[in-house]
Amino acid sequence: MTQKKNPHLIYKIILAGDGNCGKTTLLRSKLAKQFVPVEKITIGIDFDCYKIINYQEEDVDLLAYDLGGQKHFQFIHSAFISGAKAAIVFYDLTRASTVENLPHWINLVQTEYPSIPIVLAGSKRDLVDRETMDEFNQKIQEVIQQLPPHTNIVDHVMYSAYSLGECNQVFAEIQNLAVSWKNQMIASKSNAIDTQQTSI
Ligand SMILES: Nc1nc2c(ncn2[C@@H]2O[C@H](COP(=O)(O)OP(=O)(O)OP(=O)(O)O)[C@@H](O)[C@H]2O)c(=O)[nH]1
Ligand SMILES: [Mg+2]
Repeated sequence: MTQKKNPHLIYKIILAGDGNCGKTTLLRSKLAKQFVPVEKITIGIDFDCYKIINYQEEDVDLLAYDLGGQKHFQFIHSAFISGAKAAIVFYDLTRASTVENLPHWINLVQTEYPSIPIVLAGSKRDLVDRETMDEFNQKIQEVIQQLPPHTNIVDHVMYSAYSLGECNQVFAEIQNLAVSWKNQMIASKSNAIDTQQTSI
């Protein structure tokens, strides 16, 4: 019988941002490795989570809690933040109002873990030109400057859900963090075993 070397490790992340920004589309497109059209809004939150990666057959799964971004669902979100180790906060490159709302979403994901690593993701790059991207980048820098000092933005990616490479790019930094976390967990477990063996 083959036995797994390490226990199954789960790295929970939150996907947050205004409604219609493309959170569910990004997840489904990444999983399917092609653009998946999403026609329905997320009702409240997807409880089942998504298993996105099984990183190189290793024992870490990235599970994403996909928060429905419509205003009337926001009252339940804080109940699902607990235990998250990273977050992707979305805005939509075709709607400036979604950038104005970023501080609200960032504040929400920081509720329990103030320095939670955050990736900022600007969706629908395929619908805008270079000039618009530059304008949004400027706006994002202004928003970042106003955030509290403990804020930990680890990456900022403008992407199109039609490009698998760009979808992967949104997750790249978080996957690195998940793998580092897994290695730390495994190291701390084997240290604990060493200590037990020494004390026998
Ligand atoms: N052109 C283009 N359309 C996109 C992209 N990402 C998402 N969309 C479209 O944007 C719309 C909204 O996408 P959703 O994934 O449902 O957005 P959401 O953020 O999950 O919305 P809520 O569930 O209401 O929070 C859908 O019609 C998608 O097909 C993209 O990168 N480019
Ligand atoms: Mg959704």
